[in-house]
Amino acid sequence: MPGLRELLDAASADALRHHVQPIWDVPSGRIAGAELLLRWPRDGVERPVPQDLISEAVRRGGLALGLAVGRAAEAAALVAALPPGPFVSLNVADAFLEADPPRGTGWTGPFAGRVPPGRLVFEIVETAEIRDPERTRRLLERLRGAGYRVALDDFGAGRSDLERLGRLPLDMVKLDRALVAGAAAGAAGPLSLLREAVGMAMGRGIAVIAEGIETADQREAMLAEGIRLQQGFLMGRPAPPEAWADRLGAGG
Ligand code: G
Ligand code: MN
Repeated sequence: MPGLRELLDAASADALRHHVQPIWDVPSGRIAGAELLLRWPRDGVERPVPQDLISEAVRRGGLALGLAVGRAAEAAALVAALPPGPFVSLNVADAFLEADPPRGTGWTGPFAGRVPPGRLVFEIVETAEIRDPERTRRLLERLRGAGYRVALDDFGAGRSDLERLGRLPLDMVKLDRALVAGAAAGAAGPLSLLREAVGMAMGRGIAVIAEGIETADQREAMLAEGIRLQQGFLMGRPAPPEAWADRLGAGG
C-alpha cells in the first residue's frame, strides 16, 4: 500500500484524476447527476484514493492537494455546464470539515465562480461528525447557506446513522451498497433500516440515492421501496469525463 509520501508526490506531479459515474433517475431513464471520484493511476491502473489518506495529507498541510481540488473544480464545471445540467457530487474527506467555519469552508474557493453552487453536492461521511457534531452541523449550514447541497454518504451503519439523518441539515442521503444489497436480498435487518431511512428522509425533504446497484433485481427492489435515484455498475461504471460527456450532455 503506498503511503502519504507517494500520494503527495502524485498530487505535486498533478497525476491525480477524476472519474465520473452517473446517478440515474431510473423511472425516466435520465441522468440526474454525476459523482466525481478521485483516481490515482499506479502501475497502469486507476485506483481509488483512500479518504483517510487524503485526510492525513490535508492535516499535515499537503499543499499539493490544492491542485487536486482545483482539478475537481475544473471537472465539476465541465460536467455541470453540460445541458440539461446534471448535479455534480464530490466526496469531502473528513479533514476538510475540521476547521471551524467560516475558515472551514475555504476549500470551496476553487469552485466559486466556476460552478453554480446549486449544481454542487458535497458528500460527507460520518467520522468527522462523530469527532465534533456541533462544528460539522455549523459547517453544513454554512455550505447550504452559500447555496451548495450536502449529502450524507455511505449511510448504513444503523441507529447512529438514523440519528444523524434526523438531525443534520441535509439535502440527500446515499445508502451504501452493503445496505442496498442486504435489503434487496430481503434480509430483515437491512430492509427495516432502509425503510426507516427512506421514511425519515422523505418526511424531511431529503432525496435518497441507492448506491452500488449491480443487478436488475437490486434496481427493481429499490424502485419498489420508492427509491428513484440509483448509482452503480449496472447502469454505468466510473470512467474519465470524456467517456460520459455525450450521455451526460444528453441527459441520459
Ligand atoms: O464511498 P463512496 O460511496 O463515494 O464510494 C464510491 C466507490 O464505489 C467508488 O470507488 C466506485 O468505484 C465504487 N462503486 C460505484 N458503483 C459500484 C457498484 O455498483 N459496485 C461496487 N462494488 N462498487 C461501486
Ligand atoms: Mn460518495
